[in-house]
Amino acid sequence: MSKLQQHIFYKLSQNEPISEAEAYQLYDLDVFTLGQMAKAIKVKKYGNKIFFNVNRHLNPTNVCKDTCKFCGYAANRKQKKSWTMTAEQILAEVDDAVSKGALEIHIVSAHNPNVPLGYYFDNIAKIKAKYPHVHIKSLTAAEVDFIAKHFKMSYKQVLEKMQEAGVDSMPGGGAEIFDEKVRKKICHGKVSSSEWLEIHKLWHEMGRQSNVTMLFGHIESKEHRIDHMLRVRTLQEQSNGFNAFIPLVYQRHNNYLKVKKFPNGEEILKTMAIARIILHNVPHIKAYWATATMNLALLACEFGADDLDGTIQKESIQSASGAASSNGKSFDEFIDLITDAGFTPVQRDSLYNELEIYA
Ligand code: V47
Repeated sequence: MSKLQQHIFYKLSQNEPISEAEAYQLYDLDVFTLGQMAKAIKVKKYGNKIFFNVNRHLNPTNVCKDTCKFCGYAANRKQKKSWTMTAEQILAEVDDAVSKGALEIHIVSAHNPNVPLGYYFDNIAKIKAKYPHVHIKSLTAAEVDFIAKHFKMSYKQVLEKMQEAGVDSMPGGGAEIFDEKVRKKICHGKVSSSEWLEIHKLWHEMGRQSNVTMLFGHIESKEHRIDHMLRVRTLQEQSNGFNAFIPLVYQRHNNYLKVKKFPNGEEILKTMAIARIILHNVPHIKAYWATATMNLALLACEFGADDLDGTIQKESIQSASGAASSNGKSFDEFIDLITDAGFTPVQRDSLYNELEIYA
């Protein structure tokens, strides 16, 4: 065992954070060593449990003023593929989701300059009034930034409006890769990394929780991923409001990013394991099956991940770029897949309270 491995093993056994210098060396270790370390952390926290929820992803509009190069979902309003759902259509989707057992509605739109401010909040308030028991996870920090700038509001004012409308937690979208040079190439003009982190910090200071994503496998380097995770760890030390870290595997279709080399399964598993090792202070690592594929997401549970997101029911963002997630997975299939992979499925709520253990 190398000195680095010994040192990291020791620190992990003492629940100590590894140093930044150590973090930057992790990709040099082989996938099995990383997996062994990450799995030990996961097992210590959650044993054989793998978490999921019953949720619906709802995407009310794809009209977007921004042109992120990795995105196959966004459209301008003149394009045939653009849509903006009415309040009635949104509520009908939620009725359908709830009738199929959804306990969480994960709402992400786009940065649509053609709808009034109320569009972003009134629909949420209507859903909450009709289904108070359903958790609303909505408005990425990128959307908060867009709304604040477009309607000349402060971040705090937007976040307070979210709270009033009935948003329960914030999703982790829009983080992409925090390095500004990469950001300039892939999503120029969108929320900056410091703004993204500031918005989540303010939300956490309001006593609320959120998630954080990392879009990887495009033009970023391994160092950019480590830098991204370290920035998450630093904010979490201050605000302690992140529930889950979600490494999103880049989907390549219908977009404008020219990528020469995609990560193979080994590199995806290494990234999941490294996230578990670096982010000692973030409770959950989510292997989001929509972008990792279900098989690899289940394998990632042997490499430190403990959560698969949920049944999804419907999804339009990643599926626009090739992910097989537009119709989700059935509840029974979910239980079977987790069980057949040798784990104990645990249905959770959106804040990771356990609802049912399928032992
Ligand atoms: O921020 C866009 C990503 C995100 C592509 O908080 C792409 O629990 C892969 O953030 N390939 C939105 N990803 C979705 C999101 C999310 C998903 C699941 C759970 C949670 C959570 C959050 O989708 C965007 C962007 O990074 N995205 N295009 C693409 N081609």
